[in-house]
Amino acid sequence: MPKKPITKETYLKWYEDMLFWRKFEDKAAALYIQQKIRGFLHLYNGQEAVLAGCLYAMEPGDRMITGYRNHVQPIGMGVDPRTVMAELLGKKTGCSKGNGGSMHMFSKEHNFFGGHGIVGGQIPLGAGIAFADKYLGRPHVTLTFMGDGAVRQGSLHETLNMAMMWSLPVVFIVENNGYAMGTSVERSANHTEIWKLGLGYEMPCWQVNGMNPVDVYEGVWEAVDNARAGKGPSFIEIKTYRYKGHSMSDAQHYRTKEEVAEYMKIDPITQVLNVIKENNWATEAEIQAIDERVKDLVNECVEFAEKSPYPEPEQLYEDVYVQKDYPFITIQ
Ligand SMILES: Cc1ncc(C[n+]2csc(CCOP(=O)(O)OP(=O)(O)O)c2C)c(N)n1
Ligand SMILES: [Mg+2]
Repeated sequence: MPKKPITKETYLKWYEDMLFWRKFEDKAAALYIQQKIRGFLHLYNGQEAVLAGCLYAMEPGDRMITGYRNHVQPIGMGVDPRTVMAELLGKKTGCSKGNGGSMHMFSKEHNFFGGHGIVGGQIPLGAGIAFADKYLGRPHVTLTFMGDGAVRQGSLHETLNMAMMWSLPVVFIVENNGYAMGTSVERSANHTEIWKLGLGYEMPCWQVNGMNPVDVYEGVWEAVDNARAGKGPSFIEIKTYRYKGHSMSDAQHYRTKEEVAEYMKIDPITQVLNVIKENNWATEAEIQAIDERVKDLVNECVEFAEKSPYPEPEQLYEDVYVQKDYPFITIQ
């Protein structure tokens, strides 16, 4: 696939999408404090450019899989955001029927394969999805996301080896936000250049700036294109930053307010908005209209989620074992 031009429309879509993701997460945080969302809640604030740039590099039918910081990715893949909010509230109308909660969003229909609470658990699964596509001759690429903490799991190394052996159509993307819960990258390994882990497997690998969607798109496109062309996997470290705590119950003693403020100066949404303003691609009134649309849609999501019923207790026994439409198995 040829590279897509980055136009006024791209920027306006990025602005609206990223702002929506940010406000969606802010609202989720508020609902958590009100105890309407229970359990864990890992927010994506600050990392939005990674998702925006990657989505732009994907084609319809491509797949995505990630860890537990996974509320806005399914929305980017086309899942109705109201059903994501409903999932956060544990409602029957949620995209995982209320069975998953915050860490386990899922939509087979939109090629979003979770939503995984076990750090690194999604890495071999991502390669497995890519294996299925290659085996069945389907032209899709799987983007497999993980955090900087997940790369210290053994499963990464087994997966990189097999993905190279079988030349799988998968792109491994490390969202390096500097910390695994409260443990900085510097504290967990003797080397901090995560992209170099690919070298041990002779896998194409490099590092990308994750605070700007253009840089992300430019840095990911080739990997997606290579995977689709049968040239095998790539391993990309995207340097990003999360503004909120690891999850809601994080006192953040491991970093300073000044450090967070430094990254806010290069906030990805502000960067996108600045380009729109510099080029006069939207008037103040048009920007305000986007902000209003975003606010209204977030409110609509909350209203839908709050009005939805909880699942019936009987639902506990569904979806436990293989069923007829299980994604990778055809039962004759
Ligand atoms: C196998 C496993 N070990 C430990 C945990 C507890 N845990 C949850 S998140 C996390 C940190 C992971 O950090 P990172 O991969 O950098 O992702 P981020 O939260 O920064 O997005 C840990 C250790 C877990 N969920 N699974
Ligand atoms: Mg991290």
